[in-house]
Amino acid sequence: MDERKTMTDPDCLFCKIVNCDIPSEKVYEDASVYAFRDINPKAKVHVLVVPREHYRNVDELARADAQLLAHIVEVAQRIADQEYDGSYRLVFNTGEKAGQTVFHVHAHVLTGEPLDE
Ligand code: IU
Repeated sequence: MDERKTMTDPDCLFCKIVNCDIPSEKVYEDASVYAFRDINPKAKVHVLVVPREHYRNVDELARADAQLLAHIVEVAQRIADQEYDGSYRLVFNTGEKAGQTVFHVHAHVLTGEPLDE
């Protein structure tokens, strides 16, 4: 078994959110992911889909567990189906200069209204 997959970072904000140590507005959860509304929404619906396991960014996740990454995409689609018409934008900010501020991989699901290009 890959030991790092079970890792939780005690100092990580999103580890605390997925463990419900910090409150959030939950949209969806299952055994491997947790989804909640972004506190600073950039669209009418702005949900973050976060794996329960701690990976620093999408590249680290893709290399370690491609199935889990595919599952995050499935969950994004499910949220867009539930909250809009199935259209959505999926963003993984990766690295500080790309705007990543929380270093626990998360998919931004932007939906709920027509989006500018
Ligand atoms: P980023 O891609 O790392 O920049 O995204 C982090 C997101 O986490 C950002 O959109 C914040 O508004 C959001 N967020 C949150 O939803 N709850 C929090 O307590 C904190 C940040 I801090």
